[in-house]
Order: sequence, then C-alpha cells, then structure tokens
Amino acid sequence: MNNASPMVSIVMGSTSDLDVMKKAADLLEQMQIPFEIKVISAHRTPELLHEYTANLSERGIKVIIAGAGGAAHLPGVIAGQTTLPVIGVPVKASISIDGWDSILSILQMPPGVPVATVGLDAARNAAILAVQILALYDEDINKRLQEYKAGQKDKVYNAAQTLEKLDYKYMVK
Ligand code: RP5
Repeated sequence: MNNASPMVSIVMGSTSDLDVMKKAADLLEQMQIPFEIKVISAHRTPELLHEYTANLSERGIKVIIAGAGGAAHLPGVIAGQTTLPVIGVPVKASISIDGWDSILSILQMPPGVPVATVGLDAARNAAILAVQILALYDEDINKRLQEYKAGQKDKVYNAAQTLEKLDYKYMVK
C-alpha cells in the first residue's frame, strides 16, 4: 500500500481470511500497485457493502479482488453492484466442506454476472490476474509484469539445470 490512490480493492468477508488474502496484498506491493484492503461481509454488513461498492469507479478502483469462505457470496454480490471486473478467491474457511462450498458459491454465478474465479486459496493468482488487467492500459505496469514473468521462467530453468547436475535424491525434501 502506498499513498497513491488505490487501483485495486482487496475485500474479504472476515479477518479470518487474511492469512490467504495477504498473498494478494504482498504481490501487489511487490508490483508497486496501489491498493486498499477491507473487511466487509456480504451477510453480516450488507449495508456497508452496498455503500462501499457505490463509488468504486469514481475513486479510481479498476479491479476488485474479493475473497470469502463457506457460503461465499461476497464476490458475487459485489459483481452484481459494479461493472468493474471482480476476481473471486474461494477461501478454505474453518467452517468449510473441504473448500468446495466456497469454490462453487463463487464459480457458479448466474448468466450476466461473471466473477473470474481463481483456485482455492489462490489469492496470489488473483493479484497476478489483476495486474494483467491493469497492464493492458499502463506501459509501466506492463513492463513490471513482463519482468515478473521472466523471473518465473528463470526460476524454472535454474531448477531444471540444478536437477541435471545433482542426483534427484539430494533434492527431495
Ligand atoms: C465468511 O465466513 C468469511 O469470508 C470467512 O471465510 C467465513 C468465516 O468467518 P468468521 O466466522 O471466521 O468471521 O463470511
């Protein structure tokens, strides 16, 4: 988070989602994307959610990353109240049925109200997807994204080279 006005909103249903959702915040920080992070519940604070979604565009927010667990309606309810892209993170909550409850609640949206759903607890991927959306219209962000992707490639090449040199048994943890 920095002082520039936020481009990405990270919203979660409870602070118990923070362990997962912090991975999105960390990635955005690493990519120098200004963001805000909020706890707002679709079920426990519906009025607050309505108020929050009312002026997201006007405040300069371009993408929303919303994470919730259980009957995870937060991303879908946000998507129903804005035309900004919403990326949903299904969180494997303590009340979870193996995470499937959150996955299906976020994934199975009615026609006309999409939520781009990432994998279970995959908040980092949600942030990368948000950066990819922002990079479409921002050269600086695009440059940082290319560097990030190149770094990932190098990591795999280096790991492959190490495996070539060492006996695989020494690499098993
Ligand atoms: C959801 O219920 C939250 O997103 C969280 O994943 C889950 C449990 O919430 P707490 O009871 O821990 O606040 O709304």
